[in-house]
Amino acid sequence: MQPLVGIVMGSDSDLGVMRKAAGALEGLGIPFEMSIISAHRTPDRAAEYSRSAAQRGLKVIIAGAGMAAHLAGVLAAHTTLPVVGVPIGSGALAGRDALLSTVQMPPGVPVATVGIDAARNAGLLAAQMLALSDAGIAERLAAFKEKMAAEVEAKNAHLQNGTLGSEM
Ligand code: RP5
Repeated sequence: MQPLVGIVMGSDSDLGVMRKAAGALEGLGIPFEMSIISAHRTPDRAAEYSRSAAQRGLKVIIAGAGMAAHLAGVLAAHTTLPVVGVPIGSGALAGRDALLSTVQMPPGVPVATVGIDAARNAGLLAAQMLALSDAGIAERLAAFKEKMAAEVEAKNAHLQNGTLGSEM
């Protein structure tokens, strides 16, 4: 199936985190592609990927990178598609550097930044964008939210009847 979401990461060392974005999309039946492209190590490829993304049928790009993370911003510079940024919790500053590099974009070039390592939320946010024009995805997202709420209600019921945390 034609990929609707492009998941891009700066290094293979980001894959463990970025797989969570793929998992969220898989769970909602949304086709995606995954690529390793670096804003610093393969800058021409980053520009070319982003410039051609809309023409290739992508609707949203998810970009994860660590340290001085410029990948999401560079991709956003070359496309009008929405870009969701995932700061990866790597390096000496454990992702705080990547968070600030990704979220603090100059006016005119937004990146919708999720939390450090929050690639699952990036996948869900991309799905919510797609759901604006796809009733099937919207229905599956609504079912996902209902299931999540039911799980919390079940935990609360356990707490109220004394069967949760009874080992404390
Ligand atoms: C960033 O530098 C990557 O996104 C990765 O998070 C970090 C380290 O990359 P490697 O040295 O593991 O390739 O560009």
